[in-house]
Amino acid sequence: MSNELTINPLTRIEGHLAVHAETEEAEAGGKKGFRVKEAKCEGEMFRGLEKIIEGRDPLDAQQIMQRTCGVCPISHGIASIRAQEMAYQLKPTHNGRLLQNLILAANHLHSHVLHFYHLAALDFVDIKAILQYAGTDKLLNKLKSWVEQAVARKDILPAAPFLPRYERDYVQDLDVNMTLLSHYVRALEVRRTCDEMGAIFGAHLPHSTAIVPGGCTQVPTIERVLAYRTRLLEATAFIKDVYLPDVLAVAKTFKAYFDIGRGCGSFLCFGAFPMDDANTPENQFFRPGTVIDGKWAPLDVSKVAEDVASSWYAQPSGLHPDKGEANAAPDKPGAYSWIKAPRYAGRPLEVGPLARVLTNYHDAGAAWVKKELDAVLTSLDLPLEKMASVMGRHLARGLETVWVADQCMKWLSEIEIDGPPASDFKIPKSGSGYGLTEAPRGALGHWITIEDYKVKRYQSVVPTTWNCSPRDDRGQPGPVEQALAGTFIEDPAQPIELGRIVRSFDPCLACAVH
Ligand code: NFE
Ligand code: MG
Repeated sequence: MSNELTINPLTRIEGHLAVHAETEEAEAGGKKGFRVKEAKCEGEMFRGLEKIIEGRDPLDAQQIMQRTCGVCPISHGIASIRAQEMAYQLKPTHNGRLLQNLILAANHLHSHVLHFYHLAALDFVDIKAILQYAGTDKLLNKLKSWVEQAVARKDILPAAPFLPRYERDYVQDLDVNMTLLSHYVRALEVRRTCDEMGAIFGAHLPHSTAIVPGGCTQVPTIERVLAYRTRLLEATAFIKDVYLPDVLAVAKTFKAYFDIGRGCGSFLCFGAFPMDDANTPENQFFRPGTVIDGKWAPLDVSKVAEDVASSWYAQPSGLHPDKGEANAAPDKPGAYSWIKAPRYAGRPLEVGPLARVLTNYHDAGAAWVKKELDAVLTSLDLPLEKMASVMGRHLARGLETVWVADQCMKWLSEIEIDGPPASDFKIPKSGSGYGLTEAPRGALGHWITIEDYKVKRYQSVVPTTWNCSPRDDRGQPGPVEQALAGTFIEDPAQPIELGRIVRSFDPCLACAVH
């Protein structure tokens, strides 16, 4: 017997994602349940930011494109100014490079702390046990009745912050649950601290007004450097003493999730955080590269194209982004998503923290990543293959948060106090360029064409567009669709497995459909 299972909306991610799974009866470990035969990710909204940029002053692009998202705005700003820097034949100053790195890094720290505590943790923390223990049955009942009333009124969906939830397996130890909940609250403060770090040099957060092609408009005075440093120390302490240990504790408790949600098993990283003033693409903190079928290769950006066979767009399929379009076609037959299907040499590739860690792990030029990850894998008694999993994604995210926080301290120490934060530039009458970086959720690229001092064409290819992509022209499912397929679900009325898989990718649908 075959069954359709739909989760819509899939909550505790950013934006509007529907997950459709076709399941069949199955048995695993002596338990009867259902197995996902195939899954579909549906991005439910069209935004059209690329269209909005057309005809505008190129300098508007980095401001408007930051509005793609409130979670990863800086990455869109950086991708946009990288594209402009290429078009203007411009390199950031020494300080400009460091300040751009420090603002982007603050955004990564903020986003990863947010994801673990405020989006993913409630898949594991037993919030109901805490509410009951705390003697707040009243609070629990109040939440319940609020939800019931809302449903009865049909005016809002049952989306109270903590309940209802899938009634399945959560952390059993009450102390661990209490501790994780208290960290949930502390994490709100840490997010503010990280956003303050971004604002010290970015002038304004979430959407920075200070990052510009060639650097940053904020002069790195000693006061600003110290203000960033104080907050970085606070954030780093939380990341090392609280966040990573919590990830490891959850990983040990839910070890089975190292076997669930593998995905397509091949990975892409565009590279981020330039390490030298020449802006050598290979010499970045996260180096660019791919791992396809277990084999590392350098990045070749000409291999990126976006298929639209299953997407509600009218333009030809398989366009490279420098020729890309986003012409909405909501009635297109056979399509089921507003997300395009970016492919690399025709292959779906996973992007994000796990992809950064694994591409760098296999890159001889980043031997330190192999050393770091091997040490953690040994301590958990895990083989490398298990990293491609729900828990592997959480672990990779936690690890790289520590690495980025430590690196920020080094960049701070390299700043030339009061030195020039940006280079001068002139916008050419015509030109083109692309900017690649890593957003918290993965590989991000912006492509710009300028004609008569105006933006002629603008395209962005975005992390969640890769991960939540629908089937491509060859019928290959996207990475999240592949991660869902084959999953055993114990109870189709409480399909927590699917939520845990999708959330391990940290999807942002606002970004995906841009
Ligand atoms: Ni809206 Fe984003 C990140 C980008 S994800 S969060 O990180 O780019 O597609
Ligand atoms: Mg796009």
